[in-house]
Amino acid sequence: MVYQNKTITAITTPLGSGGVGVIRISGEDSLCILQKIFSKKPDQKLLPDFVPNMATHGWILDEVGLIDEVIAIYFKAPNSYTGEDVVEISCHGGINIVKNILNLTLNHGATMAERGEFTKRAFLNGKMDLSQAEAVLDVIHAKTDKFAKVSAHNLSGTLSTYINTLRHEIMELLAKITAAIDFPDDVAEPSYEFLEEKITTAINKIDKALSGAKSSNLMRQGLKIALIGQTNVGKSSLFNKLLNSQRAIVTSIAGTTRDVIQESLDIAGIPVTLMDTAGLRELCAQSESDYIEAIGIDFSRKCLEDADLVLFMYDLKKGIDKEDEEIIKEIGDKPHIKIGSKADLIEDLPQDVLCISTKTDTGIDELKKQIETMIINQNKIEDNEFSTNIRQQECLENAKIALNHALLGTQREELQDLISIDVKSALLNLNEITGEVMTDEILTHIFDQFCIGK
Ligand SMILES: Nc1nc2c(ncn2[C@@H]2O[C@H](COP(=O)(O)OP(=O)(O)OP(=O)(O)O)[C@@H](O)[C@H]2O)c(=O)[nH]1
Ligand SMILES: [Mg+2]
Repeated sequence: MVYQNKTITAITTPLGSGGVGVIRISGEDSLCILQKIFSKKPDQKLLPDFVPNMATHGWILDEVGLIDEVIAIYFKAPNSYTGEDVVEISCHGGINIVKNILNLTLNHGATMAERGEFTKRAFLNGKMDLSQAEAVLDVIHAKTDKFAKVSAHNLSGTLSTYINTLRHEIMELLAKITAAIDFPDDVAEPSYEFLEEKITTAINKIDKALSGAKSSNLMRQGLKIALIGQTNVGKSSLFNKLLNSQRAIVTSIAGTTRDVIQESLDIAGIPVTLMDTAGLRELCAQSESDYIEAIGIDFSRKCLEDADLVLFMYDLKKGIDKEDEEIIKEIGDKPHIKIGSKADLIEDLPQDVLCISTKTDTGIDELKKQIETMIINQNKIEDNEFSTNIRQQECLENAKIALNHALLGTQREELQDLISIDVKSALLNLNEITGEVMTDEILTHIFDQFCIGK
């Protein structure tokens, strides 16, 4: 059944100058609105026949004159993104052009779409389930190539298919238990061994879906790496090297970096924020410049606290001195890599530390490898078929709790009537993942994360 509602409109492409801008209209008045503003010719009103799914070239006109040359496509319900009649107008990507066309559609009866409303309608009209709708958000916002690819799998229904198969297996089990309860004279109770086997299988399947939870959360949230060390050890030089760009100022003056400079990197599919910080040193804050640097040093300490991984640097030529010892104490048991810098300036490199030079590139590849290995090992990242979000993970965890309870009941050979209550509860939790059971509150929470036009 198609979800009946007012006709909505929005700009679906980012606002800015670009090759193309797209305005999408969805609802039963879509075609009618297009016909009011479209013409095959720029100098006289001439309406074409809009054939569904075919691109039609023409012009958008308002009562005064020409707005732009466009391509319009009419998607007839239910064969559209939202499942309703949809019109997409591709115009030249100038901010004023897209805004003018949007305003025209509003003037002709469309209502401004809310955040995620196109995708919400697609879900409500059965064009996609809830986990697929959530995947739309992930595909759009993925910060790394790997996560974009994993999310595209969910968009295609990988998670939904897996959950649906599991749901059907649990439904069958439930049907067997309830048949025996409802018709005790005709249907035999399933054996407890049978129940135990089926429930254990279901729990294992939930564990498999949950196995990618940690890495998917990391791929969404990312993690922070801080470069920490005394002044002049070469933090900014390494920062620039890892980014492959001259992002931070490098000079031989101690105390060059004041503010925290941060940039994004993709390491093993995880979006990483790399932070270059002011060198840590004791200051008596006498001059104005000292005062500014002292603030920078406070920022460095905050970065050290926030970081998931610390790259601690010291100057190989000077060796580890008292101040370095203090910094090492501050790092404590936080995950870190100890790096000796300016390896090009000394002859005998120590074996117990990673020696690098940003001048000769000594040790840089090895450092990149160590960072990647630490991230992967510490976060126990494995390649997984499934990407899940926090909401889906909560549903899976709750389903697992209910099934574990059912398993306990089975092992204790409790009344099957009681066991069925837990099995049913697990099923309800799984239903929430794909959106079989849905409250307005959950829907609002999910689609509020979208932007307008999606
Ligand atoms: N020979 C040599 N010099 C280096 C190397 N790395 C950095 N330097 C020099 O060391 C000086 C300080 O480098 P920076 O990268 O600014 O050091 P920093 O740790 O960011 O310094 P602050 O911002 O003051 O804390 C500059 O003159 C760099 O050219 C290196 O690998 N070899
Ligand atoms: Mg610096």
